[in-house]
Amino acid sequence: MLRRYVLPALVTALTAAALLASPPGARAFDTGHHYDLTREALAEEGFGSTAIQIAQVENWLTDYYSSQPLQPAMGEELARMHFDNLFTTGQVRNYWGRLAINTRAAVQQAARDRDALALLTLLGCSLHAVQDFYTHSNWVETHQPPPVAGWSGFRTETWFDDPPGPRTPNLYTGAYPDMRPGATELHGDYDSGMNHDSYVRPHWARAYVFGYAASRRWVNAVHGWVEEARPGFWESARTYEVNGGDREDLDYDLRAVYRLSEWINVAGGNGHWKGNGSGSIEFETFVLAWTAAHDSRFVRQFKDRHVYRQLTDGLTGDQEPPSDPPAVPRLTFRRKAVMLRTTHVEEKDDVALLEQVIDSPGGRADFFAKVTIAGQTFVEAMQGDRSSVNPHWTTITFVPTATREVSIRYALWDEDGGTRGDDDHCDINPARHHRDLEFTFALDSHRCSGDVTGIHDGAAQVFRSAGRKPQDDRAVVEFFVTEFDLR
Ligand SMILES: [Ca+2]
Ligand SMILES: [Ca+2]
Ligand SMILES: [Ca+2]
Ligand SMILES: [Ca+2]
Repeated sequence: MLRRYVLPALVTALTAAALLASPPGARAFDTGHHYDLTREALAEEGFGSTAIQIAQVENWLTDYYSSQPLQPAMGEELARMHFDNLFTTGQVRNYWGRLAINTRAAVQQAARDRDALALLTLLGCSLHAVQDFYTHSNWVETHQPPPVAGWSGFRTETWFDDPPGPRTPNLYTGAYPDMRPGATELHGDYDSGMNHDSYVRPHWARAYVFGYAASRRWVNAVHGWVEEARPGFWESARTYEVNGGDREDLDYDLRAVYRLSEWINVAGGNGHWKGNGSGSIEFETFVLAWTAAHDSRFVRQFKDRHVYRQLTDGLTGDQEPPSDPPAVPRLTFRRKAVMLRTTHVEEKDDVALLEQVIDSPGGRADFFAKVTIAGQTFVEAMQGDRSSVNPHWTTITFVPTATREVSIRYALWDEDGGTRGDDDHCDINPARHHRDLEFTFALDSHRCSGDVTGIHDGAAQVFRSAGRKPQDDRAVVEFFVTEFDLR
């Protein structure tokens, strides 16, 4: 009996050594932002939750296999999927053209094959590249908000609306991982460089909104291409369902998306879900268990079928596309952005002598928030072992312009796990029996009502709330909520 376990243990140890020596995948919008953008874009196109989850997993695998040392060949190919190392407008144009040509050919083949899973894989994977252009390039810097008094909003034009002309400044993306000839700037990390990868970086919000607008247009274009090849097939991708073992596998893959991003702590990395601060020793245990488990159908789209190759073929930016790229049509979406910004979280200082602290026994809290706006839940980056933190948590969602008010639920949690048991639901509502804050936000007046009242729409007028005895796990939060036009 023993022998059966020796070999797996050895393989596991080797796997661990290779995985733990790998650099943290720092070549994209942080995975939580990709995850949220992919959901928003597909939900607004009417995709069901299973189809969205598959696209989210495939979007993440694009990152995972870009820096996974056990699959170096995949890494080399997938390195092309992040819009890195394009140093001139011409190279950027070549890349976009090739991406559109490759994507149209691939999704039309999937439609002819009636292969909805391949189509969802291609959607998740191609959206990864589309989103990365806006975080890795100087698009944000060359598309500044107009200096108009009283205008507060986000620009939304994409590469396809505003193709560069002779008078346009040079468009380029950052050098990754190191500086090289022709480059203007490094991609960089959380502290430096030109990336806008997470909300710890300058101008992240503007890059994120461009990424949203571009994702919407891209999904709309893919819809058109699929309809050309096989009318009606789009619907089978939107309503794609899995059951039994595949459902369990998808749930495990979704946990891997979150936990591996959240907990990565190798080569100096300290979390990669939405900025840093969430790294954990739990990473090793999780990554070993997940990689040792059988590959799901969703993973096999990458590892066995190499579906992404249809996208990466010739995708270097160095060659002109072999033919005219297909049009990515204009798309009118009347949306506003609602933004909730958390500025401060701390443990409450009224813990009695014999009462347990939030992170009992004896630790400091590991806070994270679950913010639900208009039915979409956003998980904001855990901040490991800090009693008091001014996080970068910025929750942005998109609602139709005619929306008069949105409902918001703010829940604060302490992450535990292992010997500490389940996560603890913190009390941030002074009312007895209520831990969360539930309220509505009116888009015209910015007035909140419910557990939050009044106008709290900027850093100078945050809402502050705290839990109260006799409830346990009491904490304090400060945040504001506002909205922006998209133009
Ligand atoms: Ca706890
Ligand atoms: Ca802790
Ligand atoms: Ca904890
Ligand atoms: Ca309470």
